[in-house]
Formats: sequence, structure tokens, C-alpha cells
Amino acid sequence: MTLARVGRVERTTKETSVLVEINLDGTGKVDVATGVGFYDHMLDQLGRHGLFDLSVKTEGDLHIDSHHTIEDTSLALGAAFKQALGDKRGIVRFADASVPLDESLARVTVDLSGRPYLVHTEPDGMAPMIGEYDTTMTRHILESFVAQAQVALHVHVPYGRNAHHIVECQFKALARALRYASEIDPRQTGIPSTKGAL
Ligand SMILES: [Mn+2]
Repeated sequence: MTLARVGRVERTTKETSVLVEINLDGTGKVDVATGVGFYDHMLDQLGRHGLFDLSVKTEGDLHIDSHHTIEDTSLALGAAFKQALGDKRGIVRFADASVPLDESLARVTVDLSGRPYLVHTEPDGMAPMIGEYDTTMTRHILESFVAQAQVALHVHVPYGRNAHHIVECQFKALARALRYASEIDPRQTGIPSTKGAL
């Protein structure tokens, strides 16, 4: 009997209150409300294309700006993802995914390594805002996720023009890469590391 691969993280500070629940073996059922419309749209992509069941509820200090709300949600999401992976027995571990969105392309490579590392590139000269979403937050979201999920993550957008497309293809490719890397490999009976631990 395998344990359910679920994570639940509550994170409360003076700036935000976040609750994230994730089931890695879900069907892409998503219920997200952060108060930042475009970010909700991105988390929706993450759940649907990752085939995770994902619930995110954040109440943040949006009267200041959306920074804390976005960052703290990503920290909690990373922590919940790590919790859901458990000891990583039987997982695929490494994966990559390329996803185009019209004129933009994202390439994401991940190692569920236990070590946080982010490499991120995207085109210069992006529009600064998408609705209430500051486009410089994409890297901050990835940094925050990586720090808590403890994964090595490489995200590249070699080309793209529309800011909405550039950001959205990154979340879609991230979803796919996380899904493939976290899937159970039927031939993998142990923890996929020569160290014996991840
Ligand atoms: Mn910050």
C-alpha cells in the first residue's frame, strides 16, 4: 500500500496567509484564489498541465502590492510539493518539457535532487505588467519555489514577444516537467540516486 502523495502547507505571516494543498497523482482539478488574476491563471496552468490536484488560498497585503502575495504563495507551493514527494521512492526524478505558446517557447528541465538551484533566462524588454502581475516576479516565483521544493530547475525562453505568452509558456512547461519528473517509474523500485537518498 503506497501512501498518498499529498502535501498541505499553511503559512501565515504579518503580510500574508497562505494555504496550499496538492495531490501529485491527481487529475488537474484546480481551485486557486490569490487575489492576483494573472497569477491565478498561471497556477491553474500548473495544476492542469501537471495533472496535480491543486488548491491555493492566499490572503495577502494587496493594498501594498502583489509582491508578498505572489512570493509567499510560491514558497508554500514549493514546500507542499516537497512534502508530497515524500522520500521520492520510485520517481522518475529527471525530466524536461518544451512548450510553445504561439510565438513564444519555453524549455524547462528539472532534477528533483534535494538541492535548490535555479537557472532562468527570458527575453529582454518584456512589458513590465500583465494586469496586476509584475513580470519581474516570474523569476522570483521560480526562485521561491526552488528554495522550498529543493529542486534544480532550468527555465529558458529562447524567444518570444508577447509578455502574457512568455510567462504562460513557462508555467505550462514547468507543469509538464514537474509531472514527468514526479511520476512513478514502474521499473524503479528504490530511490533513484546512487547515494540512496534524495
Ligand atoms: Mn521578495
